Amino acid sequence: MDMKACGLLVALGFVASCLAERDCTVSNFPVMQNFDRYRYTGTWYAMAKKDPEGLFLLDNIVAKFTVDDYGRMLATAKGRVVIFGGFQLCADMVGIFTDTDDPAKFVMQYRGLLAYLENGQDPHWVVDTDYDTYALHYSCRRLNDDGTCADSYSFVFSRDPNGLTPEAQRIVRKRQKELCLDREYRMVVHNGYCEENKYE
Ligand code: DAO
Repeated sequence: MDMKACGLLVALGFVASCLAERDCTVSNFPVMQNFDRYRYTGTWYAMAKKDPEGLFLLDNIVAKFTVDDYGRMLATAKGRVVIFGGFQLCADMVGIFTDTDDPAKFVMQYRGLLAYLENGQDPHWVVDTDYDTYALHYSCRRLNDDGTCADSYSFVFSRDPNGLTPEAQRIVRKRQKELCLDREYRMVVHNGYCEENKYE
């Protein structure tokens, strides 16, 4: 066998082994170990987003997490949305989280403070966080028959509105690959559109 053919076989073997190792079964996705909801409280700025079908929050997305007296996790979120007729506004959303057996996996009930905004219920998984700089969220709205996700969304959050450190970006990229969502994210712009309604 000549060198070229040999090189091609090695490359094909490498691609095949990468594909074989990739497990996109949602129930096998690793999530944050020993998630601590109290350390997660406070403000998180969305830096990047993988959109679901029929996307809703566009940009200027800021979420604020709290824990109430009963230990229940709650969140409020703002973000620019475009509603019927192409009218744009800054949506105020609230989320209430129901616990599951896994401390990093919740069911989120959400609604807009205005009647015509979206409402619904989604899984809400904290895939990874160091609590102080970055967090990666994941939600699969609909499963395929083989257990992979048919419709998901995911936020990359930062404590710092100016962005993540290169080290945090490296960790987040690795986790995004584990969710089978590498290169599916878009940057979330923060240009002050929702500033006038800031939380603090
Ligand atoms: O933006 O396309 C989308 C889907 C997101 C809808 C859920 C918004 C609810 C926000 C409340 C909690 C914040 C993490």
